Amino acid sequence: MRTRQSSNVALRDYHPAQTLLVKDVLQSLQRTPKQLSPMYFYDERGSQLFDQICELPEYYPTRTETRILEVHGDDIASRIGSNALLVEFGSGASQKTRLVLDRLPDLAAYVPVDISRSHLIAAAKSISTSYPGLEVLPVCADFTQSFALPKPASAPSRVVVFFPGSTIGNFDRDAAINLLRVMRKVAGPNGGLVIGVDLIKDIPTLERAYDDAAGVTAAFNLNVLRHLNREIGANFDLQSFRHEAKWAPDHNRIEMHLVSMRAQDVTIAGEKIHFAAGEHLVTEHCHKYSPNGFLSLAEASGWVGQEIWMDERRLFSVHYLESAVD
Ligand code: AVJ
Repeated sequence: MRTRQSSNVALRDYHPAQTLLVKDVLQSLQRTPKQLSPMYFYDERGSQLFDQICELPEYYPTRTETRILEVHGDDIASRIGSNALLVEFGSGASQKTRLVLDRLPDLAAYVPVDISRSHLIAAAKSISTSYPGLEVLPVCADFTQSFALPKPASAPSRVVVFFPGSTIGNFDRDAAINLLRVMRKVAGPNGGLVIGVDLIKDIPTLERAYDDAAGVTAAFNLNVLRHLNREIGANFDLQSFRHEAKWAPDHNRIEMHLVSMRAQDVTIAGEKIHFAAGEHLVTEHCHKYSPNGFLSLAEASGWVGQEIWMDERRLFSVHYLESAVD
């Protein structure tokens, strides 16, 4: 672990400088079907494209969740309680966090955790400028691995994990349970979890949210190849792959793929990877849940559901859960 002081925020760094792990990339491209971890979307440009996705008319989750956090912010804040340590997994631009921070003047500290280092530092600085009394302790880490929490100057009453955005949807069942258990461990006894979960709905709404008219999601998806080219010297030709987003009814998920438009070979770290014409590379799964479907997943991971907030159209949900007693 390295600690870097950058103006007023000290970054705890648990992530290797090389943001792409060659071995992991090669292994996942040697599987059938080929796949890549959605974590690799988030280089500087990918994080910016994701921020643009959040503004798209078709991408309802951000807007809807923001509205839920606004309407029910006081209830959420009282669930979190006073003097808590708020730990945000995959904090990104920390935009939604502001809605919570506005209502929690007596937080012990805020710990944003993200894989995208430069994005994390910028967000941490911006939060600490807006909330001068708040201790901000950023951690650069792959949050699926458990990591040590920084110690705030004032002892917190409890730890509450904040995981908005429905990123839990990126994880298949076993991995989701695993991540919820990591969160349970980070939160400890008496811990809380405020988590955004996207809901199952009509297919056109879902598919449009992941295949927008302006092509921003397509650019975001293809950017993962550019990231591989730059970071680990791959030679993907971005022109010869196309974006696809489809609802998979058997799994209640949107699947984002890159389809190879011709037979081609790609070289990565000296290894040749062959793509057949029309072959699919899976870049992301976005699982959608019913309120009870998510509760049963969380309860299998050591959490007990306390409250669920939703918008009137039931597009999106925010759950509050507490650590089960061991
Ligand atoms: C960041 C995982 C919540 O699944 O909706 C958006 C990522 N991918 N458009 C999502 C994403 C394509 C997003 N999460």
